[in-house]
Amino acid sequence: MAFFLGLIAFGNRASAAEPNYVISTDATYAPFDFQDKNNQYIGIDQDILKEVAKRNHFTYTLKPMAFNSAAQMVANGQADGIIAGMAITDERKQVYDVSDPYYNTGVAWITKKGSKLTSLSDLKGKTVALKSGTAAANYGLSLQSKYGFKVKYFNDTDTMYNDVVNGNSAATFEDMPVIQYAIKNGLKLQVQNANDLGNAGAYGFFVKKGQNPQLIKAFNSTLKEMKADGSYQKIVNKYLKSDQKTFTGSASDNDSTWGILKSNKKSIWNGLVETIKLTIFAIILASLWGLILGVMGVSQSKFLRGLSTTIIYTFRGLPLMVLAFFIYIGLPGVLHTKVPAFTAGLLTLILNEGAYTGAFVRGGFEAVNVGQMEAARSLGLPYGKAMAKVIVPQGLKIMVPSFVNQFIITLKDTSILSAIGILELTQTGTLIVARNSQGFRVWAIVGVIYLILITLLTWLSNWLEKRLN
Ligand code: ASN
Repeated sequence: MAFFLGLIAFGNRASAAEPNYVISTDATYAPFDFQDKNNQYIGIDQDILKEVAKRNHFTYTLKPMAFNSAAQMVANGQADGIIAGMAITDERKQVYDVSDPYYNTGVAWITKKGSKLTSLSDLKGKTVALKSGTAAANYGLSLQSKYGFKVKYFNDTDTMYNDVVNGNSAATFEDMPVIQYAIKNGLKLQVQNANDLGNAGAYGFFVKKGQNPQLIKAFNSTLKEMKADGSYQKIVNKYLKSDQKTFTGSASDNDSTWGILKSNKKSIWNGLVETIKLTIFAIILASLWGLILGVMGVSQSKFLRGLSTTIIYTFRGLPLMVLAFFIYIGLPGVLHTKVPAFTAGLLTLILNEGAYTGAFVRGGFEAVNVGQMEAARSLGLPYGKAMAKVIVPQGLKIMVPSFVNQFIITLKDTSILSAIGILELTQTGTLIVARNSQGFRVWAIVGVIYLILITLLTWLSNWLEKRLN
């Protein structure tokens, strides 16, 4: 527990005199929230937020991720606020406090361009793509039984659009300003109800109910000022009056492997460093934890053996992603403290990989012949000494291949932590694909980087293994 709190404190270091807030956002929701060619977050939301922070003298750490998780972050106190093209609805008002509205919206239903489906009744028996946790999805669901379509969920808007473009889903529901912008920028989709949008409403900035009222106040007063002094309109025009390409880069930056590598070198590098950092910390700490669990597992105390078995059983049984969500999104609501994503991710890896390590360490010690222990004890060595001098060295030798195997698994498992928004390699790939829709090239690049890392790790482990022998 102390170790856990220490980790939190370590990740929560902050020093500036101005207050710093954590603000979550949708990783990809143009023209409101998206990455430019320098991997900076821009868009109508982001420009307004920047201005609110500047005029009210605070700084913020932006957490871009899938919308559903971004909203959960605020609901559970992991983030102080969210700006994400988020519609103001009665349901949300139960959980959040919300600013004045800053942009009008309504839900469109959308098909492929030139589609023969023109009325909602044409969707009977067909599949409709929805984005988890959104107001548009709720609207779609409210029509489902009446029109008899099936639904399929996505985490981000771009993937959802592509599912319709590729013909896997017949239609989708999304907010009008967002789909309009995508179509204007060349997406081959078509809005079917432009003059009759569902759930007309507006976007707002949200905080958890009863928390951070100063942020809502700051947002509202700055929004009012910005509308009066013209800076609000300027931001809107900046995005709506020019092509998305002006921000996200020319085709040549995106349509060759080399171009993608070159134009994203900084973010790929940062993602790589994050993956390596996570892997190294996790390997060291999970190995130590696993050794402790393994030693406990063969100890003379029944209690310690039982404890070790229970811990290994629990954390080997939990899927890594469930554990990550539990620590990152579940625990903070109960502990009333923020857990930084990196800390949550590292802790997840330590607990999960440590349990596997504990199991093979225990097995390794057990494999060293019982006779060896008896022989050592009959020579007069106390239990501890016999363990340290006779059993452990022989056991460790047996375990080396299992350790190497576990190191490689740990490296690969770091990719699952992209789900809690850690900007490691996989999440970096997701964000680049969201911007340039070059899934094949980007995932090939990311895949090759992982293979190189794994090769290096294997070499290193083999070298270590030889030295140990
Ligand atoms: N427009 C969505 C909603 O209000 C949010 C989003 O997809 N970024 O639920």
